[in-house]
Amino acid sequence: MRVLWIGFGQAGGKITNALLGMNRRVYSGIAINTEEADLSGLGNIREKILIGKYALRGRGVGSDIDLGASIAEKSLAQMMDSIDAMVRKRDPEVIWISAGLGGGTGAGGSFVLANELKKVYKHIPVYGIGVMPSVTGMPNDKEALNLSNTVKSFELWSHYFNNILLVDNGQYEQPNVTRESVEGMFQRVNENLAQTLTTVLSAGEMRPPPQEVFSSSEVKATMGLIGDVSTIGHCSEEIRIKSQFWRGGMEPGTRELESIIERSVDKNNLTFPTDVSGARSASLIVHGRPEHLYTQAIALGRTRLEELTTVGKVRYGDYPDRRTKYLSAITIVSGINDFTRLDQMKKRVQELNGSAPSNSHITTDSVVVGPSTV
Ligand SMILES: Nc1nc2c(ncn2[C@@H]2O[C@H](COP(=O)(O)OP(=O)(O)OP(=O)(O)O)[C@@H](O)[C@H]2O)c(=O)[nH]1
Ligand SMILES: [Mg+2]
Repeated sequence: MRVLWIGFGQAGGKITNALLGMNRRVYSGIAINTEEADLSGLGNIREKILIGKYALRGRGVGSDIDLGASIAEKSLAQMMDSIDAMVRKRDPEVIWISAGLGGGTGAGGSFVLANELKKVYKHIPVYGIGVMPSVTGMPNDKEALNLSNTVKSFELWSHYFNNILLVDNGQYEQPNVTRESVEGMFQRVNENLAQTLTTVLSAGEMRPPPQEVFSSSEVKATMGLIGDVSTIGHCSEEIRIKSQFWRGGMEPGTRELESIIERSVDKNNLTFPTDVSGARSASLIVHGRPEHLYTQAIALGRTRLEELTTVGKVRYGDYPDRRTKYLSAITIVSGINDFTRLDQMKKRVQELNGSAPSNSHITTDSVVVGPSTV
């Protein structure tokens, strides 16, 4: 699928950089930031836009969402010039903006840009990837700022995107690993996400073609246009390879595949933890060696996903790959309606600010900024 990825702010830029590292043939990418230094490290992205250069001297907005939004508003012409040239050259089927919801530049700028893109390119859906922060080990004031930004920007985003894919860094924490740096963890999240998304977005383009082709139109149908929120589940197991019997791994049969498909929507396997029941749509991609893509197991796995998500018909595509050492299932669940994780964040912010819910200044009800008011 031809995607124009726009990375807004630091997290967004690095995620876009990881994505472009996966598939340069069909992906194109642009990085936007208020911080000059953060643009320089993105080796896979040629098109980089520094906004707010005069106001901020290339030093960022320091987690201020409103400032991020106002800088973006003033920089629309500058951003749209580059984007327009890219759209003409690459003819993307969707535009996908990624950013950290807990910061200022990407959180505040993305929805302003999304609003403009939707006005200008009426036939191209605009999706978001919103990264939620992991706050383990953060000092209280920083935690409060990250979480309140997340709650506030998610609320703002929800009015402007055709779909928002949520990615919670907290889902990637490894409690037993103590030596991983924050930077190392970010990198792991970014690579993981880029790999998963690329599997989904390129499944339909495999040659020779799969038995069931998961095309661009299926991706778009799953994501929809009405501002749904989505999460992606991923479950993968290493298989035993006969020529490398000493490596272990499992001998995948139909039961194993069915279980992998079912476990792909376990809460801890989702990019954003949610109760998937009551979702609006879902799609399953099974990636594995052709001889392991058992039709019967896939049919049963799909039925199980339909029960779990309560989606009438789960879309499906396969990704045969003779060289893979894994058997994996990836499930996009869209139109989710369990936002307990966000409610927990709101409560935590109130706790940290020591204020009652009614007079807390960070509740989303009090948010008045929007593209027309900034
Ligand atoms: N998954 C992932 N998360 C990141 C990465 N970098 C930062 N984050 C998270 O995203 C949040 C937002 O941070 P940034 O992207 O740095 O913010 P920004 O958009 O550059 O905004 P300002 O720096 O405040 O102007 C951080 O609190 C982290 O939780 C990354 O590379 N990957
Ligand atoms: Mg930054």
